[in-house]
Amino acid sequence: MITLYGFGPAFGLPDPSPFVMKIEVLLRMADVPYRRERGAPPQAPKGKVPWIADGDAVVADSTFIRRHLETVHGAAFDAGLSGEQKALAWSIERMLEDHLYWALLSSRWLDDANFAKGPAHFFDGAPDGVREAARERTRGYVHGQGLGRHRPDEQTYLARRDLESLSAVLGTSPYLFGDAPCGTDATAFAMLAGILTPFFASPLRECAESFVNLRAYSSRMMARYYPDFLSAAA
Ligand SMILES: N[C@@H](CCC(=O)N[C@@H](CS)C(=O)NCC(=O)O)C(=O)O
Repeated sequence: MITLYGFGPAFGLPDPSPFVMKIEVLLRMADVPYRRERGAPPQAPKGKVPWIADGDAVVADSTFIRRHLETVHGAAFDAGLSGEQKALAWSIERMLEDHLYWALLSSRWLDDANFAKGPAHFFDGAPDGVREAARERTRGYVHGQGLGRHRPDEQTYLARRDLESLSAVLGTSPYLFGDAPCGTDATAFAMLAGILTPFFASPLRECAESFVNLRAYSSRMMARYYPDFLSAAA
């Protein structure tokens, strides 16, 4: 059976990492049995979560885990999509994972109140200085990626462009490409749920909340893939 390593439920979410949630949704979409285990970046093969163990295979990074599910377990996440839709799906995934994600990270780690309420607790019980060192490392990542060089309002502008695009692609459909979810729905949902969680207040969350179809979509995906999480939280 596959073991999925991630942080475990936090911040009103099945996992604080949208990449872990993406994989959990893909596992559920493909109906592949799995169990969850707590694992943190220092233990991860590539220094980031998620990773999986599947027999002798250890696979890190959500894109490669997805490929593993497709090649080894026969998952066909994009079976219903045309070539053009598949290309658009990949572009959306890259926009969300390599652009919008940084705004999510910035809103949690670099805002003082959100940091104190959320990520700071990852280090409860750790020796003095570890918490601040991790925060400074994250600040460096966001600066290195580029988003951290912009003013907060400019960061929100960039995130808004992503959310506007996602909202336009979704339109009035239940899922990104029509009546059935595809692989990229796992990414889109995970990223939106991470932004929309009421646990954090941020201009980014306010911006996402202004897209009525994205809010409804996130709730629809949560109800479809996480009924267990919703009933445990009720
Ligand atoms: N490209 C990776 C990104 C995973 C990622 O950024 N994970 C974050 C948590 S959301 C992480 O482990 N960060 C730790 C670090 O960068 O030190 C994937 O798709 O799995």
